[in-house]
Amino acid sequence: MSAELILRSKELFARVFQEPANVIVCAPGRVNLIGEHTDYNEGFAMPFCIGKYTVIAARRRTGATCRITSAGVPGAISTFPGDSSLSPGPEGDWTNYVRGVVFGMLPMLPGGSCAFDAAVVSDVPLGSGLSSSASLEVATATLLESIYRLGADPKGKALVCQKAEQTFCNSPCGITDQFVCACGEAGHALLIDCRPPYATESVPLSDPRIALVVADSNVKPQLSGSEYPDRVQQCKDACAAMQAAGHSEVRHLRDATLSMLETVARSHALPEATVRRARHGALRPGDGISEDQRTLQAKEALKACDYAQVGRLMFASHASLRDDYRVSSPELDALVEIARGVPGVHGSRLTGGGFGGCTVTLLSRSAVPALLAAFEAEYPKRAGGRTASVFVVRPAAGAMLLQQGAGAEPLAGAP
Ligand code: GAF
Repeated sequence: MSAELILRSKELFARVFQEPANVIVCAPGRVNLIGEHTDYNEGFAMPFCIGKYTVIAARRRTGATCRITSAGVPGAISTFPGDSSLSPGPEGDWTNYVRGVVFGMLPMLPGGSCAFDAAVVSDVPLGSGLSSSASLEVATATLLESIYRLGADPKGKALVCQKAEQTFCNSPCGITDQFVCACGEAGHALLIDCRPPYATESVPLSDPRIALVVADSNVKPQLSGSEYPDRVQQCKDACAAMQAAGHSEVRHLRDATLSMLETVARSHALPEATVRRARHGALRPGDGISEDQRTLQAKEALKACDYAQVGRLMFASHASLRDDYRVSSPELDALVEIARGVPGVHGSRLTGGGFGGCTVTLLSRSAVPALLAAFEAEYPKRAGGRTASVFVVRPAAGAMLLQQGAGAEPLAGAP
């Protein structure tokens, strides 16, 4: 967490609202190490928070009006009601992430309403598949939790934020991003069982011998475009077909085996494309490997510090996302193949929803300079002159209250 970011949030607040903020909260962006497009199938994901944050400086108000400004939209103040008359703003409006969370938290607030002034700054790359939106949502929920002194409930907060994105931002997202932004722990990845009640396990990921590198393809992904909802629908269609074929226990792909899927495929009840999508997500073991199994195996390998095995699973995950799930892009494939050619790289894969965005690479720390050089030299050749934005990440802490009090003083233990 950069001290400069906190300072910028306070300065922005003071400039726009002409008085000091008295609460500072933050929530991070994330990278998913493995377990992609599994969350809405009630499977497993293993993300971690990155040390890039959305920071909100704020002050509670009386009444029921919220005012918010962002460094990303200089000079603009958005105003919306902090009560049940609240509705989404125009499609694509960034405040919808905030509005949705406020709306979802109203039942928890005294009198069912809220009022605040808030200033947002962020160093999470926007719209790059690193969960800038989940980070804004979870920071907003953390703000309300702090100024109304609600008990801390990271999982409940994540669920409110997921619903906010689904209902106010028109994105049928799963739970991974909001969950890790709210519950992530420094130095750890978070294995999430995306089936209620959402069991989690923190998995150590701070071995000094390894490094994690994120490469942004600089092609923007679009979660609310048609491809992501199409994948969600195809998974549902596959479950419905398996149910119709007598497998009534298949409520989600998590409940399906590959042989059930093959049986349904042979009866031609499903289009070939749907079968391939579902193959990525079917879980129950015994007859093949799927993304959920890779994720569970990667967790065990990580605990055993078997990075070569984690890496193999990451490459396999990428291949499945590219060939069966079809959410990769030529640029993401190029980044993964460039990484594969660098000695010391254990594994690499696209991370997040796909269709652009970023890759994550696990490698020996000593191999970082060679990887950075390879991305710089090779990516433009394979991506029509485009350059990648590349940075080393370390698993960081999830959302937190940073400062509170008259002049927003740092809290004990906060960065
Ligand atoms: C996006 C979604 F928001 C997540 O819920 C998840 O489905 C991910 O894509 C793919 O794993 O980040």
